Order: sequence, then C-alpha cells, then structure tokens
Amino acid sequence: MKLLILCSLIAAAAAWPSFSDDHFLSDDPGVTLAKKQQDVNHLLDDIYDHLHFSDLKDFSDTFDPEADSSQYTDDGAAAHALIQEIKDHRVLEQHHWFSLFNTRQREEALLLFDVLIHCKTWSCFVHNAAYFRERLNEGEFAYALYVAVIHSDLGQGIVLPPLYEVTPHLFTNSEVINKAYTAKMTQTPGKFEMKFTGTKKNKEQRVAYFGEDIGLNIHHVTWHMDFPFWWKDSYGYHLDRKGELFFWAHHQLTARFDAERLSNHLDVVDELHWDDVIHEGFAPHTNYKYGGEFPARPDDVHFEDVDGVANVRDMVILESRIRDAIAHGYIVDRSGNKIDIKNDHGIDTLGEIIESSAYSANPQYYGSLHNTAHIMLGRQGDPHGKFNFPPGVMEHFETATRDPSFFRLHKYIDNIFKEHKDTLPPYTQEELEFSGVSVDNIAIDGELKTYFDNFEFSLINAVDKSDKVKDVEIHAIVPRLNHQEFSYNIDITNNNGNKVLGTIRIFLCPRYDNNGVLFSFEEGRWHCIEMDKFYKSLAPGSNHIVRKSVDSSVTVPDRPSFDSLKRKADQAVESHSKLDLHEFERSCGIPNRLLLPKGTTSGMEFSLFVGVSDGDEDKTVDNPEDLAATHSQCGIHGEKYPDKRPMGYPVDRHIPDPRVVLQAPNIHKVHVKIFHDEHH
Ligand code: CUO
Repeated sequence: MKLLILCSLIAAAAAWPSFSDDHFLSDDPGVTLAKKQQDVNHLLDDIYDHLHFSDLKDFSDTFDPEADSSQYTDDGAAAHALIQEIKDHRVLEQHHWFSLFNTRQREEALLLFDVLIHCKTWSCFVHNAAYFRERLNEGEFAYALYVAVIHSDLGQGIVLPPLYEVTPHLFTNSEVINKAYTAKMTQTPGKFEMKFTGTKKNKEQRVAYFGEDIGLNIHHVTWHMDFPFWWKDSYGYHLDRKGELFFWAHHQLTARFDAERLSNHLDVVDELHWDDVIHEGFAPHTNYKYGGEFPARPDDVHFEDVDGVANVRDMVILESRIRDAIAHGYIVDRSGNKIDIKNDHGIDTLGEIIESSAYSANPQYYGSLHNTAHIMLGRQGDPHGKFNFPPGVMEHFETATRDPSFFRLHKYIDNIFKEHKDTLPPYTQEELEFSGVSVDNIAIDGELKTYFDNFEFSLINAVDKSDKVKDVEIHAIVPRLNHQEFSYNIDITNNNGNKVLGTIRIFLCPRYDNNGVLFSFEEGRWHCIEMDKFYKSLAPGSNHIVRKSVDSSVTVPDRPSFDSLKRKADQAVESHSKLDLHEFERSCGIPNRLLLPKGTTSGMEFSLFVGVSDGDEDKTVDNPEDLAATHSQCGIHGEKYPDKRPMGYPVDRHIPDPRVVLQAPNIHKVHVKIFHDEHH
C-alpha cells in the first residue's frame, strides 16, 4: 500500500510543480521527512522522563485529542475510547514494566496504536503521540509508536531508532547498567564491556553470543512488530502470508542456532517436551528499568501449571488438536467448515493457528499454542505468583532468544510445521526443473571467514535524568559475530534462445552432525540456512552472475545509532535539506554481519546450493530485480510477498530420492568451508 501511495505521490509531484521538492513525502504539505524523523527522535528520547522539547511539550499540554474528529479516519472513536480509559483511571501507571503478552497492557498499547493509525495527517499523529506519551505507561507508548510508524503511511521513510538505545534495560546486562548509573552519578564517562551470561561450566554459554546478539534481538522484536499476532485487516491492509512467514522466519532462527551449536561442538537443539523437565535453566542477569530482576530458572525444573495462564494438560490437548488437523489434512474453522491444508497455502493457515494470531480460523478450538507457551516458560520461576516476579524473558520478543528454552520451544513448534510439510507430496523432477536453464558452476570470491568484533551502543537512555546532573557519555561494548565480505560467482546457461527471468535461491547446509556423522539429505535439508534469494534476468547463452554478500535479501545493514539519527535529522531540518535514510528503514532482517554462521578454526563444512526457478512464474511484483533487501523473511510492507513459491522452496518438501534434486540441471551444489578467526 505504501508503494502505491508513493507512486501516486510521485505522479502528483509531476503534475503539481509546488510539490516537486521530493523531501515532502507526507500528505501534510510542509512537513518534511526530516521533521518527522526529528519528531520521532524527540518522542523516544529519554523515554522514562517527561518530554523536554518545547514544541512537543506544548502539544502535550494544550492538545485535545477529542476536539477535532475530522483529523481521524474513524471520526475520533479510538481517541475517545482511550481518553475514557484514562479518565476512568484504568490505565497502567508509568514507571512499571510492560509486556505485550499481558492482555490488559497489550489492550492499552493497542488503544494508542488505534488512535495513531487512524490519523489522517502527521500533525494529528505527532500531537496525539506527544499527548499520550505523558499519560500512558512508557513501554506501552513506545510499543504503540513503533508499530504505528511501521504500519501507517505517515511513517514511511522514518527510521526507528534501535531499541537497544531507547529501552536499553531489555538488551543490557544488569552489571553494565549498574556501572552506567555509577558513571552518571560520579560524572565519569565510561565504556563498559558486556559479557554473555553464564560461565564456561554452562555449555549453553558457548552459543549465548547468538541468542544475546543485540542485532538479532532487534530483528526478532521487529519481525513481531511487522507481523503482529494481534493484527486485524481493519487497521488498513492484509499482512500477506503472515502465518507462513511466522513458520519460515522462526524456522530459520532455529536452523541458524543449530549451525552455531555445531560449530561450537554442541548437539543440535532438542525440542521441548511438556512431560519432561526443562533441561536448561537460565539466569538472565537483566533488570527491568522498573519492576526488579528478570526471574531466573534453575536446570531441570518440571513444567508447572501456571495460575491464570494454562495447565500443562491444556497445552498437550492443543498440540494434539493441531496434530490431528495435520493428520486429517484439514482444520475446522469457527463455523465447523473444513479448510484444506494439504496444499501450498496450508502452512499459512497452520501458522496462524499455531502462533496463534487474530487471523486464526478457530482460536476457540486450536487455542494459542505458541504464545501461551511463551508465557508458560516465562513464568516457570514463579508459576503460582507467590513471589510477585515480573514477567520472564520469554514474555518479551526483545529478550526471548536469550533463554535457551526459546530455541527448544521453537524447535518444538518447528517440528509440528515439519510434520505438516512432510504430508505434502515431494516435488517431482518436472516441478523442480526450469526448462533450458542450468547452473554450471558456483565459486566464492574471498574466504568464508567469521570473527568477533566489538560494538558500542549508548546507555544514555538507561540512566535517569535530572536538570542538576549533566549527561555523560556512557556506552556498552559488546562482542558480535561478524564475517568477511564475499561474493558468489554463479555461472548459469540459458538455452532458451530468449531472455528469461530467474529466481536465484541460495542455501547453506551443514554437512555433519555433532558426532561427525554425515546428515542424510532428508535430515539435512531442515538445517539449511537461507542465504539469499533474488531475481535476475538471464540472457541467452552463458551468464556470469556476481552476487555480493552485502546484498543478501535476508539481511539488513547495521542500524544507525540513535545519536546519528538525531544529528542527521537535526541537520536536515536546520538546513532545509533532504534526509534520505531509506536503506535503514526496515529493521526486520538478520543483521548482515550475521549472515554466515560461525566457522571453526579448521573450517566447518557446508553444502552450498544454488537453484534457479522461473522468475516470471514466481514473481508478484513488476520489477523484481529492483527489490530492496530483507524481503525473504520479512516480506514487503503492505505488499504481496514477492515470491509465489512456498517459503523454503525447494527444501521445504520431503525428498525421498535425493537424485531428483541433485540431478536437476538448474540446481547446483558445492562444498565450502567456513573458517573462524580467533585472533581477529
Ligand atoms: Cu518470535 Cu516465539 O515467536 O518468539
């Protein structure tokens, strides 16, 4: 939808000379993108303190959200509803934790989202945001603002600051946060090294760098903002293949985590079992800004029923209803109608049911297996609410991947999806082939090499503000997995005599399990990591394609810091110049530096597959070669997912006979090694 609006604005700009200054992107003539970016920066600055920018403060003091209903597309109904909740003293206090999994807190955040998404103009948006920032819980406000900027046409082009610098407590160990407070109190600037949780006695600590990677956390939390489980199409548009994306993005997280485990000499993750103990404990070493410590969980605790949430038995029943649907090949909707899932789209329907989302065809019957499991796991430290603990890390998308139980849960969910996928017929030779097209060779330019580097982010928003105590520079330093840039050199022959469009699909699959046993093709395909997917026009004859790792469509570049966003927006506003940060607009996507799984010093072996399918059949957009990055696991806002094939094609289906894949001329495999440089 945003693209359509942009196109119509471009058309309008051509027809209306006074509109030709292309930094006026909104429907508020006079409001530049730079000004919007500045407004959002100011709204999110010092989120736990009152507004201190005079314009926004004035809005908050003098604006009346109910005064002019014509500024909203819903005649002000949402604004009225939220104001009533505030007048009735029903809203959560400020300086209190917020969890999206808390039903009432989510309702409140969505009341504000509802107001913002119904604003016709930026003026309406920013006045309401400023007004409610001072009156709602800070966590609820920040969540509502993020999802509104992402989904409203008014937010197009705005880059949301990295959450690790807006709400740093959810990303930073408490030891470092404590040092940040000391630095501020003693007026001593400081840079503090953040360690991953646990000691070497805990084997899970070897892979903590992955689950605790702040960039991965941003990808995960933003994926859930781009595809919220609570989304209704009445907000403005349909989120295409959301259920399937839920499967695919999380399947890829589990495949990546398994690869990290293998390179660290650990077995791949086993799934969660409701009737077994939760093997790995977790001590988060993280504090809420308000609400105390994130609860810890010792090793090997038995799953307990959680008061007010669910009994373990209920979860087993929900699982068996879903497995029953898979075995039958259909689900039953609210009215008792059967929805066939034994087809390409079944995974989407199933994803909505399992998550579950507001798109679920029958939440009454299939419940909410995944979301409830997050809460169950989050509460195992205090299942009966005896100790008044705040929610666990599993109850926030920002923090969930820190807990090893996250990957057990998602392996469990993934296995249910796989059970469904394995009921579908394997692809035939004819389905896999792309007539006249063959992949002849794949070579890598540059070594596949990983290493750790250090990254700094600001903790200035972690500590309290006071007019009497000056801010000092405070940073956390965190090690992050990174890799050398490389390129794929792919030789493709097109014997069709005319130009064709190819969809190039690249997968990287670990070859051996942790015992050094070669994965069978059937087992190994579920460990394949999607590295890239792009469209390329293929001329008749030979085509030599060089594809750079930085252009991968599963990744996003490093997030600009909040400070640089502020500087750039302020400069652009002051100098009336154009602000263009479009390459950073999406925060959903694996950080590009995480594209390669960690290697080993002697080289970890992978199979690298490159397949080409018929792009003219696959595409859903007009110029697929121009697609911006990050669509593979994050789609395109408001648009159809730009590939008609099932996500994971062709390794998403059962492969009883590997020759069908290996002998397809349009699929080519080479073996590669990824090295890890310990001394970078
Ligand atoms: Cu992303 Cu379980 O869905 O965390």
